[in-house]
Amino acid sequence: MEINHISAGDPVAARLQEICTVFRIPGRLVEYEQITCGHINTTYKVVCESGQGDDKARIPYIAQRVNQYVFNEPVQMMRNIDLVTEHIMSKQPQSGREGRRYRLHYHHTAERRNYYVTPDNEFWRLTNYVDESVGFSATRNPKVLHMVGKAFGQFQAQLVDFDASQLVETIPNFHNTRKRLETLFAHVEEDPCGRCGEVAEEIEFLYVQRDRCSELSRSYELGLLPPRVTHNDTKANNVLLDKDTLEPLVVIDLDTVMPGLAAYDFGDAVRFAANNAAENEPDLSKVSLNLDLYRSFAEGYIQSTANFLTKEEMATMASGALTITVELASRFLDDYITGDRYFMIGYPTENKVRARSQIALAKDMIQKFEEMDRIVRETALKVRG
Ligand code: GN1
Ligand code: MG
Repeated sequence: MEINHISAGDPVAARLQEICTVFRIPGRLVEYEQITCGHINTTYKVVCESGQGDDKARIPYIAQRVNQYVFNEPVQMMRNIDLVTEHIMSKQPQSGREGRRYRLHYHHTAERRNYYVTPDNEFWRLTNYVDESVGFSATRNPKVLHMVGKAFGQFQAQLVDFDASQLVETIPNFHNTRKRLETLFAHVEEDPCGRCGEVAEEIEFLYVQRDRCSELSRSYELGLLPPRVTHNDTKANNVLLDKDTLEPLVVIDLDTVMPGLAAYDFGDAVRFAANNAAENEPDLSKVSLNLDLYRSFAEGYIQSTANFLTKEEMATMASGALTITVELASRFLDDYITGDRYFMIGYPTENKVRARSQIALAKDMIQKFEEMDRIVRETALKVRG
């Protein structure tokens, strides 16, 4: 990532300095770099320098501009995050500098708000940067997968007694796969950008999968599976691990913490981290589910959740993986055919490429489905003894 040293007349630097000042960060901005792994918000690591001589300190932070097209209730979202982080902290009190490694601390403005709206209506927030940490977008290291599973499992365990009715559903039906597919097919009828012809095969595949992949949403609506407080965006790079021991430090990106199904958190994590290729890999021959990595994740996750997840929930994990992969394919495809307004793209057809890549992964999961299910059941039996 390119590090920018501050120069006069750089509008990004001026905006970031304004953000640091409003959040009462001591010193002045000396450096920033954009972090580009998210598809929604715009994120920067900023470094501020304060003090003189031996007292001179350079402290990093994360500043983020929230995408208000996606999150149209950002104040409610910040309130959700506050409630969830407080609940987690009440279970693992840690103070001082060391404590900051284990939590996201949102800085406050003079008005005691954990967000700032600029005069031109941008929505910003600022947190500590977790030192000596590492996050993985791609890895074949089974230990990393195990630790990521452990982290997301612990996250759910910490929230098992959190009163979900306090949370506002900031994106209604976020993981309602049935509705996502219905929306896609409605847009296919309209074909607003004339792009559907290019993706006829993909639309057909998703159409064939619609019943199978609507089952979890239906069971949830009927109350057949328990609602949990879920993270809803369990990509491996949303966990920070200790850079030496690889033990989990903190789960980040709490924007979509809402009530949901455990199987979606499990499924989204393996969709991303146990894929032999990147989420947007154009060469489909490289895309497949790596069952060894899947097993490592499942072991870490189930060890932290076995004492509260029900047998019925365990039986839905493999289905969660296939369902969320089909769901994300439908979301990428929907964005492509409606003109790329939701996900940030690096080139014009990226959403189409992402959708195809996720469909290739879903096809491979269908082949490996029995094995995926068996691994979860066996691991649960082993852990429960
Ligand atoms: C978006 O931008 P990021 O990485 O936090 C999306 C997720 C998708 C993910 C796919 C709010 O997450 O649902 O799974 O892209 N977040 C939102 O990479 O839509
Ligand atoms: Mg996210």
